[in-house]
Amino acid sequence: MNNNGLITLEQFIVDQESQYPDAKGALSKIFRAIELASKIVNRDVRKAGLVDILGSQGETNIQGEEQKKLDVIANNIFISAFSRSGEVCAVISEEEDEIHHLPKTENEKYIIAMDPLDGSSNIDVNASIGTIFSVYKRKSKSGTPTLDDCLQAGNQQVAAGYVIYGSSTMLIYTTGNGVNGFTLDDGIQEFCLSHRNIKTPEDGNFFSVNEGNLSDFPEGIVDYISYCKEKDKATNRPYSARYIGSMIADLHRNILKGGIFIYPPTTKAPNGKLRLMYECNPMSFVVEQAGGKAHTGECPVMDVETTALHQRVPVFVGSKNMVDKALAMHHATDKKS
Ligand code: AHM
Ligand code: MG
Repeated sequence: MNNNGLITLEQFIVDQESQYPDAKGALSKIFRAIELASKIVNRDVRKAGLVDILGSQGETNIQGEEQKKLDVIANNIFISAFSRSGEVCAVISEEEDEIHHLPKTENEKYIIAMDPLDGSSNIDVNASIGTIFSVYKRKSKSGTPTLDDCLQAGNQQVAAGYVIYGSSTMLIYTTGNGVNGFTLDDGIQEFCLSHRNIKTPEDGNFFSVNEGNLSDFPEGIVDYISYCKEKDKATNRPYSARYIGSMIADLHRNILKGGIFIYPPTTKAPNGKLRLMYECNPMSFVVEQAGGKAHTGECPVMDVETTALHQRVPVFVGSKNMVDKALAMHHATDKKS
């Protein structure tokens, strides 16, 4: 704690690591890299309207999505921070087709999966966007990490979290021992502990789903959305709809206030839209560590076998009772058909 009673992220991580005598400080170095990179991205996001970094890069990523200039800038900032950390041998990024091998790979034991700037359709309209990250230990001991080193299930994550560039900038993370949130104090440019041991309510009042796709949703999801809108005092319905098209912003609200976020399978996209390694797994780790639930409709998100870097999965994530109800209604119609 510093003299003003603030606990900085750096201090918090050092304190946590000191509880584990075998910890060698590797995670501290990785978090220092994430912290630095997110401060730089935050600076760029804050002045984006003033300099020529809004708009499209003029290229598409491997998923055929338009890359924004800030997507590419954020990707480069994070890669260079990880490369200097001395702990990371490879990065899987939404913005890169293949594994990004970092120059030195002899002793570096960690692999990062990240979406450097999620919700990029919101960049040009000044709505909340974020960075999502997931940390894995490589399986092999040394040498250039292979695809097999990278394709690990979410339940192997060592740490995960996100940074939200919203009305304030926050970094939220877990190492499997609860979830803590830090708000960037602009004056001193430090992330300071603001949300200790975050617990998500078991029930909530918000549902977040892109209803524009309703005609492509499975019957059970359509039923669940109708259920969310029905009047029923006893269960606090109707729930409020909240969907901005930025998973981090929608889930961050639901984690703190209670709610469900759904990106279901659709007739056009049977595996949904969101990517397992750098969107669904890290957000699921955070939500489950906060007491919530994350499921694909077939199994817990973090138990999905990872078979490709840019694999997609449907996702039902948020307050436990809401996710259970949505899954029950989804499965009820599965059985009918
Ligand atoms: P992105 O990584 O290209 O920004 O796409 C992911 C985003 C999520 O943040 C959000 O939940 C989803 O796409 C919104 O998709 P849609 O516009 O189909 O509702
Ligand atoms: Mg994304």
